[in-house]
Amino acid sequence: MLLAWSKMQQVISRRVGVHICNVSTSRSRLALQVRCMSRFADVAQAPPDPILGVSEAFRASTSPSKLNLGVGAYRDEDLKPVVLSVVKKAEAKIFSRNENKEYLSIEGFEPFRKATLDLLLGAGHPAIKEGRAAVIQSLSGTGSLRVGAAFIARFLKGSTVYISNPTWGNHRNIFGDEGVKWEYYRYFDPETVGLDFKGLMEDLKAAPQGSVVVLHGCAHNPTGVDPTPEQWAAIADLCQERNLLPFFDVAYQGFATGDLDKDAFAPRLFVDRGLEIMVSQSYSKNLGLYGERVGALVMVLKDKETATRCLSQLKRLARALYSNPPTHGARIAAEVVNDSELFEEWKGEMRGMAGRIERVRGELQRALEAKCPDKDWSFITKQIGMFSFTGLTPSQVDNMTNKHQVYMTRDGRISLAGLNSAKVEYLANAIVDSVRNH
Ligand code: KET
Repeated sequence: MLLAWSKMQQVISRRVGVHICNVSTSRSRLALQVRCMSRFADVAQAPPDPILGVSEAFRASTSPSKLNLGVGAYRDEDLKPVVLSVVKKAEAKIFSRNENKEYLSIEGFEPFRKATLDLLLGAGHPAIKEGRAAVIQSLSGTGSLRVGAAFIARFLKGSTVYISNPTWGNHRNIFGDEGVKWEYYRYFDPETVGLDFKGLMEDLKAAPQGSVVVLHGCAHNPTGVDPTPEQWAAIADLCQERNLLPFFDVAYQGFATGDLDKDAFAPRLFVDRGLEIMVSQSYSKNLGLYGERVGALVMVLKDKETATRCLSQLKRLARALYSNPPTHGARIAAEVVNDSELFEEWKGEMRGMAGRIERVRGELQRALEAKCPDKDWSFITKQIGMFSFTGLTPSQVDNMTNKHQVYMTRDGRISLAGLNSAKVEYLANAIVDSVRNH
């Protein structure tokens, strides 16, 4: 009898979402005392995000010397967020037109879609003229990757996605949450602090035909190590031989070299060799539009007819995910890229951002060489983009944060975009203490 009651309690609890804490019978009436309890009581606490969680911890810190080198977000010499001058000018133009707030079409803002292709492939590229590039404006780089992952899950069923080891941490979540199987390919060699090209080629050669390979278009995150043009050509050959689908994550166009065209070298090379590619593009970093969520998913395909069909399916997926993308950031990006004067000015501002990062890289390297000459610090200026992959271990990172209030990701990555000249000495001292004593 008792056993039966406890079973029934469990069933009722599960069905109605209440926990029965005391059951008694009295004469003819059954009195149930129930205590309300959330049906989500069993939902476990998720760990903080490895990157954005660092910003949360930074904000919570009251230390005056705290330094946020976690998230890849550009800061000026006063370590303040920057709104580019071209963005302000574009916004002034947009506001003067007094535009409405209607929904965009599912595939996004037409002038933005054009601008995005021009930026990726170069204006007038044959793939654009032939109409074989499908573009859908999406929610910045992350949303574009996610739409791409959904497309892979639906139309390349069973294929494995290969991501570099290491990579931007969210790649695993994006593909994993779509139920897409992912595996690592070797990428970084800690011995040489450079590319493990042999390992990369071996792993991609061993990948099943038809697999997807995620490649960072430029300024690999977190390592700052990119293949050389010759190595890119060999990777393209291999993708052709093994029928692998390259999926470029282009989040730093303009941040590797300060030059938009040079930074688009790899995806353009693959397209010019006749490969079909997928690309996620982000305007978070190069236009500083982080919070506006501006980006696109591009598929460059064999012919126009395939592009039309693929776009129709991308729209179908986006419709159920978020319906249609936001207007404001897309208007800004289109205004800047499609206006030759603003476009030139933007290139100058981008060179300014890339140049400032380049300068603090040099300063940090020199400070470390002076303080700790027995160690080779040359990797700092060899790496490119926003980050330096320092090789600090998780316990050394803990020392950086707990003792020196330097907030950074536990993989040892620091965002040089969050460093200024005034803080170089401070950071170098923290690194040397962590390397020597932990
Ligand atoms: N790809 C890569 C390689 C990348 O580093 C980021 C962002 C994104 C895509 C997506 O950015 P979006 O803002 O969705 O366009 N990286 C930085 C911020 C983040 O983790 O979200 C970072 O690594 O700090």
